[in-house]
Amino acid sequence: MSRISLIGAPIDSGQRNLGCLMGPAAYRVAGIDRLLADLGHEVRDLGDLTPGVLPHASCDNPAVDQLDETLGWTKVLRHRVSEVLAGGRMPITLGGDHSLALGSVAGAAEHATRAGRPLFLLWLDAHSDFHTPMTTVSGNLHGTPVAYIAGRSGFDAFPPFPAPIPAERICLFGIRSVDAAEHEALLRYDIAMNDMRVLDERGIVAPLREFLARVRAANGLLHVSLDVDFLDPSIAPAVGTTVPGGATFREAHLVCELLHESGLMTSLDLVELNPFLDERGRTAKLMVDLVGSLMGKKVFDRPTRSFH
Ligand code: B3U
Ligand code: MN
Ligand code: MN
Repeated sequence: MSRISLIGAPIDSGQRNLGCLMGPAAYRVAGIDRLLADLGHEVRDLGDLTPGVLPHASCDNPAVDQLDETLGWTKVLRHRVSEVLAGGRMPITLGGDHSLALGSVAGAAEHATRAGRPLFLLWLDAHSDFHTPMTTVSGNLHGTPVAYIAGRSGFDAFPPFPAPIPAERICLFGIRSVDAAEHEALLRYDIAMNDMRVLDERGIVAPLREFLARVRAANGLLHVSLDVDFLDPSIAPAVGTTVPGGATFREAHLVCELLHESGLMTSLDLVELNPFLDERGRTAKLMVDLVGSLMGKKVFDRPTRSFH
């Protein structure tokens, strides 16, 4: 059983569809703490963070939106996630838009360096989020965390990412929206690109197992970042940037069950939930259900070896 710390990150500064800041409250209303406790985990809710005093930064790309706010959040989240991991606990960051991963993954990387273990990243998302502040057209910084984490240049306003994650340790999964500048850059990086073309042909199990086998072989830490738009909009409407053709209910649960079975996940983000766009809480409830599968909820508790 795990010792879990819930970190509320009501962040809306990475995009312009206001409402993600209600995400942490929606997860609590949907019963995330009770669910985890019922599964036998020890849960501590650290409440919601605030970004503190904001810096005054500038960026050569005038399109970039709300840079100071995002920098403020990056700093507090990096510190908190790193601290929770150092205390031997699993941080689950309740977002908030995906810009929060600029901080949460930096915190995980800081901890991995301290622990002398390699950090791996599983990015469950419709988008590759591989823009830099210099290439983004929308100016929305939620489209940039993977580039920051991979150590791309163009993040001068940000603190240097602690020990950037080499491309071979990053797995993008569920991708179906890549901008031209991201595409051009991704061709230069050896990142596992499990777009929908790959997942339709191979299914979700083989590519995920391959990645998890690499994490296990390296005795790595694994950060999982789950964007609501990984899911098909027909089952998860509460997100600002819906993209058709996402993971089905069953695929999403299977991904989560395989992750749990692996025992490898050490930190988690839940991002982009916009409760203002939800239908009677169904997306929040689905996300909490998926956390259940990630943390050990099973339909039938058979010995896992019968699958192999
Ligand atoms: N790549 C686009 C769209 C986008 C990225 N992440 C989300 N949307 N959620 C951009 O604005 O950078
Ligand atoms: Mn995203
Ligand atoms: Mn996305």
